Amino acid sequence: MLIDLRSDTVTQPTPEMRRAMAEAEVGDDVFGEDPTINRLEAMAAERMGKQAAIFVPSGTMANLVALLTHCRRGDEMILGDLSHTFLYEAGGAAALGGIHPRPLATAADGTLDLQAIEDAIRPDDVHFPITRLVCLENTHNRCGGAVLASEYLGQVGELVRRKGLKLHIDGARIFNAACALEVPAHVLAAPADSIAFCLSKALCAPVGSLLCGSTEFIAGARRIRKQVGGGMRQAGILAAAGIVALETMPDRLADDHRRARVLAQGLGALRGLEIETPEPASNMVYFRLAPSAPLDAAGLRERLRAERVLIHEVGPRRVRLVLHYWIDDRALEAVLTAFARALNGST
Ligand code: TLP
Repeated sequence: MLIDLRSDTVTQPTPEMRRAMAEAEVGDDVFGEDPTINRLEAMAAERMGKQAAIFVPSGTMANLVALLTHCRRGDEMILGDLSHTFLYEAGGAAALGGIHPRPLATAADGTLDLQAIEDAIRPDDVHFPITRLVCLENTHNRCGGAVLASEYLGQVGELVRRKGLKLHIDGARIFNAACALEVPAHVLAAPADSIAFCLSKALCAPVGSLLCGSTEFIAGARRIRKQVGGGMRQAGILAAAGIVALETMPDRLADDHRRARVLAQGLGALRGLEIETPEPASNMVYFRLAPSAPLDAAGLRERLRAERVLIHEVGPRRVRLVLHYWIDDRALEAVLTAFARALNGST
């Protein structure tokens, strides 16, 4: 069997999800008639402490729909220069919404400096775009799965309200953040006007994300989702797996976080690896191959593939590993053995 550490997006649905999908009651969701989607949206809104939610096919679309709903063409959004939205969403907000990105330096812990946010807000002057929105990411993917604390989120929330802006959280892995902080997810969502979260990452469902916010905001988002071609029909078949994901997965994420710590510790003992996240905050481990290491990330990837372990390089000598439902303690042990072999040619 392959052990796939490339991402938590690789997770296969569980047998319980497949059963729920086969038996799902469905209808035309563009008419609002899919009972399973309606149930999932109500559950999502409740979990995030928001009035309403909308089901979309991907995390990228959840963020895009949020940004297009908050901003008009020519408006500016403040976001981190290492955020998924800035780096990996194909510039959708600019391409499709004419939204001007204002990237700020992302701190190693995934936060944006409060003063830097305040300084980036444009004064009212015809020369400038209108600052409309601040975006945060929790957990922060490129910052090693860093967790943004609720105090910090509250401070950003207070700042955006004082300045008459809106706050969107890309909470693709918000349940990992909630688990790490031992707080309900709605506490982390509270300062945000909108939050997106994914079913198809750590929660193991095959497809889907939810965007949550006020009733009025989600009504606007429904029109934008249609514009970008995200209105689905009998997609309750997907939502059914999402309901199982929401009901069964958040409570087990601590296992992934524990295994990430074990993995970081085990890899740290191997020569040639510099662990960026010796104490992973959530389900990710990032490391670099030291200059002394006998191979680069692509070379390591190929050697590990021969051991039936899949990894994903995020730079020539930088690798991200992600723990998830399908990596149990036995698989973890096998991973450590495979790394030792790949790096030292021995076990
Ligand atoms: N992230 C993927 C890759 O695109 C990098 C991964 O393997 O981690 N927000 C965050 C924080 C994400 O990590 C991702 C996916 C998304 C949004 C987009 O979700 P999808 O892939 O469903 O569009």
